[in-house]
Amino acid sequence: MKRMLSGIKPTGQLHLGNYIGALSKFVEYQDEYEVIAFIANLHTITVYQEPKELQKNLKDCVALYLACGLDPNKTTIFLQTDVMEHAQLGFILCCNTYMGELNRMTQYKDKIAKDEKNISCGIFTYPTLMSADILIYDADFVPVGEDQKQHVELCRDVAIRFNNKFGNTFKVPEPLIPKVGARIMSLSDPTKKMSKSDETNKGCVYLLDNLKTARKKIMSAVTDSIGIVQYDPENQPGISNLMQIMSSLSDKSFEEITKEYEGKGYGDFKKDVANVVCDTLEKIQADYNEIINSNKIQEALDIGTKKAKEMASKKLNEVQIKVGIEIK
Ligand code: ATP
Ligand code: LTN
Repeated sequence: MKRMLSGIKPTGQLHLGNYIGALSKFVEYQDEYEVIAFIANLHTITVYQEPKELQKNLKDCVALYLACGLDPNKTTIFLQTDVMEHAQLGFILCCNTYMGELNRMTQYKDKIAKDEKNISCGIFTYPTLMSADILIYDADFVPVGEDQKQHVELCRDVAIRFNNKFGNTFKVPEPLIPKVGARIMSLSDPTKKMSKSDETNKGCVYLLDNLKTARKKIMSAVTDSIGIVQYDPENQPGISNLMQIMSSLSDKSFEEITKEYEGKGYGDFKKDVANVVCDTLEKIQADYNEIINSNKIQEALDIGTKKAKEMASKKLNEVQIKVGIEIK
């Protein structure tokens, strides 16, 4: 069985973009692949997080993994910090990655371009930790949204270099970008991706938003004056984004959606998108409410951590011997 691995940062509340671009895909894959879905809590602190809030988000994140349909008996779920081998391999890989490569990472470059102050060293080196997260499990595929493709490509380069230098050690993984839903855009500014760090809060539907709020956000989504429901991200980014959301959650193709709303206004379309979104949230929230105060969270983490540790410690041991930092 091929192995698939991905991580989500518990930076804030998970949103519809995370669900469509990542979580729902993990759920789909868990029967066909061996899925490893971890919580990237070390990556989270590359930007300061209020500790109490982070702890709440961590727990919510595991609960939402389960509420979205991940089955801990099929999918390996754990916190990155519970498997310390990630950080150790991260440092070893950092020593095998060039400054020039990290300088080219878009996420880092964006921060420099925005002239953000006090950018941490963690932000700069985090693609090497991400490489360790992936390579330590010999993952075949890494399902991520479009924004993470560059980091998976770096991971491939690092793996190939390491294999050439020290002998075949790591499997070279492939990114897996969904055809639809890889980049869900903000509802209030459809030229930007839907993000946890949305300042206005209007562009992002959180999985735990109450249904009235979620409906309102969809109904107020920015559209255009063209008046036709069709997929044209360049000229109709708002409508195209709503079509992506509808298509991902209902399995209708863009052609089917366009046909269905021919001659109808955007209001009807938005109402139906809101219905589909609210149906999805309602189901997730019902499961979340049942899970959040139960021992299902700890049980899932116990099973996942044990499995992950076993795999990770074996690989780290092999790497350390190859690099020469361990006595054989
Ligand atoms: P954010 O910008 O919301 O803080 P992120 O991409 O920085 O999110 P994560 O929460 O770790 O960080 O992302 C988890 C997964 O969700 C990744 O695979 C990412 O590519 C995907 N993802 C995040 N935002 C979107 C989006 N708007 N559309 C599709 N996929 C997304
Ligand atoms: N960097 C990713 C989260 C992440 C990840 C990973 C994704 C950390 N480690 C390993 C896939 C595989 C992000 O910011 N979304």
